[in-house]
Amino acid sequence: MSTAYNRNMFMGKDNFMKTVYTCFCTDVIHEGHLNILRRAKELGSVVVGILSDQAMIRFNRFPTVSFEERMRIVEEIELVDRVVVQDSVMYDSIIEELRPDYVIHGDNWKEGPMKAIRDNVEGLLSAYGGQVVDVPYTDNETVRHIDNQIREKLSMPEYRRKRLKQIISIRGLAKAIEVHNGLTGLIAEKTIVANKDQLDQFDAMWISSLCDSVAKGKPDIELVDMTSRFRTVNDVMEVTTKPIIFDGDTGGLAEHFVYNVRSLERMGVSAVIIEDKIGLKKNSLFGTEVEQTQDDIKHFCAKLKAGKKAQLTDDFMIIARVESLILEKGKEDALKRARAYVEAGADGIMIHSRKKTPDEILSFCDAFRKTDTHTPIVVVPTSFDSITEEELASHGVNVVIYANQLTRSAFPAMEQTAKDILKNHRAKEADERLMPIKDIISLIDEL
Ligand code: SPV
Ligand code: MG
Repeated sequence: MSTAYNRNMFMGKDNFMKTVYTCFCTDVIHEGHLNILRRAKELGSVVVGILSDQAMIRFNRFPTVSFEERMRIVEEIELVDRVVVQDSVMYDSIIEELRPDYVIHGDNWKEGPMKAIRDNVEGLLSAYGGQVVDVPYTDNETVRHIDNQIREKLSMPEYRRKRLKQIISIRGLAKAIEVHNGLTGLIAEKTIVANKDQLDQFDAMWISSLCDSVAKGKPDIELVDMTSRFRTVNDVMEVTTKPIIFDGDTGGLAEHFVYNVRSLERMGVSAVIIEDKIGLKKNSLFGTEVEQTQDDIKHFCAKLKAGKKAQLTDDFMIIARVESLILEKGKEDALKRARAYVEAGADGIMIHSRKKTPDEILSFCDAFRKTDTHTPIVVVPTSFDSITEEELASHGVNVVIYANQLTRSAFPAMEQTAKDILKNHRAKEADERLMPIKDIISLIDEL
């Protein structure tokens, strides 16, 4: 905990002022924050907690200014008596430490996922007679404009591109979900849930070759061309701010791959993953049931090297996907290849398996981590779906991709609705389980 300074903690000679605590997780101080601080000042001595990067990334927007800068801008506000660090979204340790008489917040935390935080605070304060103070949320044009500006900044290529590396380095583990259009992008961007004692959201988005192809009614065999795939990326980027991992299939010819690296980098994509297969690529989940050919190490390394040479920024990642387990070539082959790909310049290794249990993936990760402690490992737990992110992280995994679950959940729901309408010759029966139009529209932001 760091205490920046301490103003006016005493009211008079013997009277301690009441302590009023609020937590800020913002890059910009606007009228809404000042309203909270003014009300706080009426109640006592004002202590402001600045949410750490770690905690902010977990449930809020990615900070666009450094933690030190966020501390500084609050320290400079006259109404503030003391600035401290809050390390977690939930208030347990900060309340234990400060035992404030009041915790004050905008009343927007009475609803939605933030309600879990309010409940947490209320429970903690009630144990010793503290009180929650809700200040009416300031919703005006200036505040909305500032909010839009921060979001726009986060969506710009130079801010978005580097964010995957930042998340991996700050949090150790990033979780990505598949998106294939603006709407699925919005789901990835906005879904936040309250889980026991934390809030959670996705860190990144995966532009899957499988789901991008399926959305177009096409097979996953590199048939949907790069122009079309990039249009999907653009559609997603227009309405989101989170970092993007692009499924680059085999990467194609090295001579073509270098152009695609430049394009992806220019757009603000954070990473491309290319798999070590050659010829007619089929989806990995078919494994050895279909004919698939693994590239030879030297040839694939040359493609990785060419990509790294073409890359212009330090932010972008080229991740090599090892298909040895999919093609039943064994762990030793996978390890040999992974090490060679890292040597050739790969910024990360994706290891894939279609086994029902995670054993072979975990065994690979443990062996790889014995000789390489830092190269990020990416996994796609589609078939070994019972393993948790925490367990994967404990074996050295840094990126978990939920590669097709949104598509697989949408398809049966849409098919059922089509069947119900056909059966009943009207929409009423289907309508009862559908999302109201108003709710779906409210997902979409207006500028
Ligand atoms: C994709 O989502 O397109 C992938 C992952 O490449 S998998 O389908 O599991 O091969
Ligand atoms: Mg794919």
